[in-house]
Amino acid sequence: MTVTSTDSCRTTCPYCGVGCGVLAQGGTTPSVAGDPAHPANAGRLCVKGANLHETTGHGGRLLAPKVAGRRVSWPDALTATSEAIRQAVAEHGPGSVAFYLSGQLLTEDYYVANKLAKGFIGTPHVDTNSRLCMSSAVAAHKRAFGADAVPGCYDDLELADLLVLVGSNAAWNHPVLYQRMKAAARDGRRVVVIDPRRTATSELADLHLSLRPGTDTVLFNGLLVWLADHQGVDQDYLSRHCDGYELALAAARDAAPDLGSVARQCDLAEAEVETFYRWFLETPRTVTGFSQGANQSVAGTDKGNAIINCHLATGRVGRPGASPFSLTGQPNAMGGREVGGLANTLAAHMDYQSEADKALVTEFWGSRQLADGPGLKAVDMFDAIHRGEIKVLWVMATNPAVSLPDTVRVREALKRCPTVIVSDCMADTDTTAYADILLPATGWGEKDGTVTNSERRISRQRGFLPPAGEARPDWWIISAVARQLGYGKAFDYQAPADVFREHAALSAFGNDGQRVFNLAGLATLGDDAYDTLAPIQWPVLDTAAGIVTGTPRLFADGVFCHPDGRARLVPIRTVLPVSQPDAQRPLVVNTGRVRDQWHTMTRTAKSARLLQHRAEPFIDVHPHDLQRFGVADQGLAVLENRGQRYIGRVRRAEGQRPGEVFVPIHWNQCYTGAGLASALTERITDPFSGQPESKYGLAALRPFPARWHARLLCRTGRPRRWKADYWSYVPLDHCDSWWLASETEMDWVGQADYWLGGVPQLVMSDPGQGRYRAARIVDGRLEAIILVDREVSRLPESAWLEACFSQDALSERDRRALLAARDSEAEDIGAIVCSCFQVGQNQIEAAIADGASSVAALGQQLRCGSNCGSCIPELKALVETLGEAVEP
Ligand SMILES: Nc1nc2c(c(=O)[nH]1)N[C@H]1C(S)=C(S)[C@@H](COP(=O)(O)OP(=O)(O)OC[C@H]3O[C@@H](n4cnc5c(=O)[nH]c(N)nc54)[C@H](O)[C@@H]3O)O[C@H]1N2
Ligand SMILES: Nc1nc2c(c(=O)[nH]1)N[C@H]1C(S)=C(S)[C@@H](COP(=O)(O)OP(=O)(O)OC[C@H]3O[C@@H](n4cnc5c(=O)[nH]c(N)nc54)[C@H](O)[C@@H]3O)O[C@H]1N2
Ligand code: SF4
Ligand SMILES: [Mo]
Repeated sequence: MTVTSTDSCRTTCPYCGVGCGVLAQGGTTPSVAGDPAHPANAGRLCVKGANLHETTGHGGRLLAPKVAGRRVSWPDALTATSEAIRQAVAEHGPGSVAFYLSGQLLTEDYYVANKLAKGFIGTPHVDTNSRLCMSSAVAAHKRAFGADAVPGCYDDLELADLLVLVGSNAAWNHPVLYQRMKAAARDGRRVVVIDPRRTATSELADLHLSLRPGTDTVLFNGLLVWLADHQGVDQDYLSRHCDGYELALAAARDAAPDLGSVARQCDLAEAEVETFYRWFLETPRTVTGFSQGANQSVAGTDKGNAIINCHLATGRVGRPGASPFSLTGQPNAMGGREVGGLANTLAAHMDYQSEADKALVTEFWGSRQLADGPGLKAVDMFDAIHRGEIKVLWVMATNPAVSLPDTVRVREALKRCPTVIVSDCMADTDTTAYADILLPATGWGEKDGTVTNSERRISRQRGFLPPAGEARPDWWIISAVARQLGYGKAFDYQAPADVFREHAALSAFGNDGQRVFNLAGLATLGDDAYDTLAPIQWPVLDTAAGIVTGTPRLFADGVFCHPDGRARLVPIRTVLPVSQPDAQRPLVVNTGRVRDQWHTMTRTAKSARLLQHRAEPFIDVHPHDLQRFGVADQGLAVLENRGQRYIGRVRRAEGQRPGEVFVPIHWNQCYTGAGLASALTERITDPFSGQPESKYGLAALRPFPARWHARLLCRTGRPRRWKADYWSYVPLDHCDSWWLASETEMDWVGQADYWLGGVPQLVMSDPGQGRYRAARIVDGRLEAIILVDREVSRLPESAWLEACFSQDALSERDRRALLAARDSEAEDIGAIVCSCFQVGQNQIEAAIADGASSVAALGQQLRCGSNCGSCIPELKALVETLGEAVEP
């Protein structure tokens, strides 16, 4: 990883909304490093960013267009696509065509898709996976400020004397921003983390409020009441700049009259609630960051407004170190909102509700049939598909078969839809399995355009690799289809810069200052200037002197985007999760992310290194619930909801609240047999934003009655879905591997060929112990090995075996050691904790036993934690738990 700024390409990380600058180099061995000149990260990268070069290989890529499973030429694929659309419109009207887009498209791709759908095909049914992600924050911003605008910037997270994080595990999900928050620690700076479970982020917390899920509005209503009762409200600010305070306060008093009531409803101690309230009261420089624990809720919009109410009441909006701050998830969640990719918005922060906006967009696009009202939001869209109302669905850069709630029904809908078009970089995903037409898109490193991060900062993604196979950029694919449909004049783009200029011009078109999203200063950007565009925060206005500058903060002057310029406090009632636990489904299922995986794993799982941190689908269970449900740490267990099963490895987790489990959202049917988190969540949505309540499902928990457990390692290229009740795929550097288990006995001797792809040469069978081990060796090379045991704890680690696959000829000593599965002379380093330096838990435990008493000491000795820092919370936990035990 030695990239210097002189010989490399400046681009932007394609993962989270922090939007870090990356210096990348192509060639046969691509490499990446953090860009020291990028304001978001100043050279830092987290473990996902630092391993980007391991994900750019062509393995698993979709390399050519396909129609009905057959490889076709681009002209044929474009004709099939445009004919399907043309026919649906002719027979069923424009509303029979739907687009499901993504915050992982570049702004240019997104703009062209939105324009084609809403402006030319004339369908309003354009929604995006941002519906599952940011739509509650969007709705809250619009209610409070009159526009979807984040007032603050990253510097504010550092400047704040009180940092409140609501439903955010930034340590894992916005790691570089978290590192910045951490580095800004100083005397008197305080951090409050509000999350039902203890996370890596709560390591930074001076106070962690592990509230009952879904009760955030009660906590913030209670805060408003407390501020009002303790002279904490800025009456002057309210009277000059805001409406709605009295009503909001009255509603808050109803919902959260006093400390005792808040503590009871949120299941917190009165003293901790009071501490939080006192700190908020005393600290003018307060930033409240909120993320999916707030947004993904039936009360998601209300949670956002309950938070913003407290900031408006104290005048803490858009000031240095004082703002509400929505942490966006995807690299271009914000860009999608700018172009208007959500079903209830039109384009460039203009809305269907305004006839003037519709006229402006019609004129600017030169469209003849603009969709004339809001379309279906994601969950409703898939319901309409299920009912047969949508004849053509075009999915781009998202994997709805995994990420939408109630995945069984989503899959039924995809199956029923007459034409499903999927644009993706990868060949095999749970969604591409339903595609009638598959269009190969260029991926990160191959494509060019812009993305906007959480602080409204627009950065360039630049290509430094040739396209994989016949892949094409998304904007190119959409424009080509538009031309076939007869809209050539409006889609005559030659390069992303053409699209960007048009997008910027639309934002400025007829914009008399009411639309805060305005890129007037970039509307005439030349091709060269676009290529060298430095990261810049919108709005970007043209100044009289011709100097183009960005805008770090909004609303500092107290002037907002509602027509009267005033902000609104919104009265918030308590709305709790619709279903509460009962005898059939006694547990609350919380879902979210892990440090080293990105969403449905299509990219991050290509890096063996990134799968080491968590290699299997898992279930975090409080010790009390381990006992209550009879499940064992490291054993397999089943979560069940209405016939849907999630099977995962149990992890004992003190940080869970009893009665609540946590499962990761990443695993899907390409990686495991039954590990879909969203199979356990339901189609319940926020009434204002339409965002699904993805953080809250209900389920029963029971042990998985395994008769045997196995680990299978094969040279690559073997079938992936095994005849086992539980299988989980873990690609390794030199081979593929699976964890396996089943409820029924297996005739190993008779079935060996099936598992190993041929007759094994080495066999060890001990039916009495439930043990079987066999290896297949061809021409001295290890082809496959399986290790079976009744107890999972007796299965050996696979690191040494994996290395055997890298050898062309096994030595006699290694051959003899195969079925023992370990080199008798090697050290077993244990599960990897530090991905950067490949340091295992056994090594760390040994170092602690030898006296390493701090994270810094471990770093000096083993290097762990000294690069990206993502594993520091885990190192700290190990030092804390084990360190005491070895104290004299
Ligand atoms: N490593 C990694 N990073 C990512 C991503 C990824 O896939 N992997 N995805 C990116 C994307 S698109 C997004 S949207 C962000 C999401 O970033 P985050 O929002 O930080 O991620 P989550 O893990 O989904 O959820 C955050 C927390 O919400 C808590 N929570 C659950 N219910 C409640 C509740 O009722 N109240 C409160 N206060 N908290 C609750 C959960 O316990 C969880 O710890 O991450 C981005 N970054
Ligand atoms: N239960 C539960 N469900 C959730 C969540 C949760 O916390 N809990 N979180 C929700 C949130 S916040 C989000 S953002 C979603 C994410 O969920 P998805 O959007 O479904 O997940 P991804 O894996 O990011 O899917 C992106 C797809 O686009 C492809 N791709 C990548 N780059 C490109 C490109 O440039 N062009 C094209 N055409 N394709 C590309 C990838 O290969 C991949 O197949 O999940 C949501 N679902
Ligand atoms: S923090 Fe986010 S944007 Fe930065 S390197 Fe990590 S994943 Fe990429
Ligand atoms: Mo997201």
